[in-house]
Amino acid sequence: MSSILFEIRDAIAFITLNRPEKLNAFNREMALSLQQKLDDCKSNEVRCVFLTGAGKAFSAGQDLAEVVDPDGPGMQRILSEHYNPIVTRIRKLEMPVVAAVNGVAAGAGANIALCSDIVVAAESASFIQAFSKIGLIPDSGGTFVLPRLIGWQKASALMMLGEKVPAKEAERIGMIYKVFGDDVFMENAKNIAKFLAAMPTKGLALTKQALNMSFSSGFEEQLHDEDILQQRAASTEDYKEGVNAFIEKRIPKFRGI
Ligand code: LHQ
Repeated sequence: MSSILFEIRDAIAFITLNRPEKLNAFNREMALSLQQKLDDCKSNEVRCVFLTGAGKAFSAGQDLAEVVDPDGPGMQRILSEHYNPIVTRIRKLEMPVVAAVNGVAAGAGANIALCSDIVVAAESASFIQAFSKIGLIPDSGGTFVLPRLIGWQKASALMMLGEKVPAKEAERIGMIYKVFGDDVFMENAKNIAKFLAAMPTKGLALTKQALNMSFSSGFEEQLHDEDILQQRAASTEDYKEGVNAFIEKRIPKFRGI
């Protein structure tokens, strides 16, 4: 059985972390396969990525059995070859990535979800910065993303205490976008992806790029970059379609070009 399930349907790439008996903990094979699948999304066919976990967990982070395995990849390679390329791909993909957190998301599993563009969770899901409990620092972009989402103090406490944050609390503090009841979670999460896949994909990709840039820009530099990116958005077919549809009082048909 493949550790990553991948299916393209209705312009959405459904990626499922699939080691349910290990709570979808990442080993090298799964990490490399996820990178490959994220690369496979770079086709005109795909306009949104939907990332979730099989079974009861989203992901328990690094497979700790692999880190003590003498034949394993070794500590030096895990970030540079596994997690950093995954989160970099998610941030650079020119389309929205929806993380549908179906259960516990711990360690790198949590931070891979949190670097996605829209994070939704089932009510029974939770987020744990589990790293401190085994003497590590938060990785996979966590030290960058989490303080920007919830503020430095709260991030610092969660990273040091390693507390489990229930989905509702994660929503309340702005760590994630929305929580849905377990029974309606998957349907609602998929509806968000469906909605996004019918939107002006290039405009969304440029929005994502502007947000990425905002992390390292000053205000004036950001205004300058917005200007450049807006020119690009305005040169898309979908922009023309959006304006024409508004004026003609009809529903726009965006093609992602
Ligand atoms: C696991 C794991 C797991 C293997 C559950 N590995 N088997 C970067 C740099 C280099 C090295 C290290 O890592 C990193 C990045 C990281 O991600 S560090 C953080 C690694 N993750 C953790 O420390 C989380 C460890 N897991 C847990 O704390 C709990 O399992 C959570 C809170 C996720 C879930 O708790 P429960 O729902 O109570 O489930 P459980 O603990 O009973 O686990 C179920 C099974 O899954 C169990 O196996 P078993 O054979 O006994 O049924 C666990 O051993 C296995 N499992 N996480 N990360």
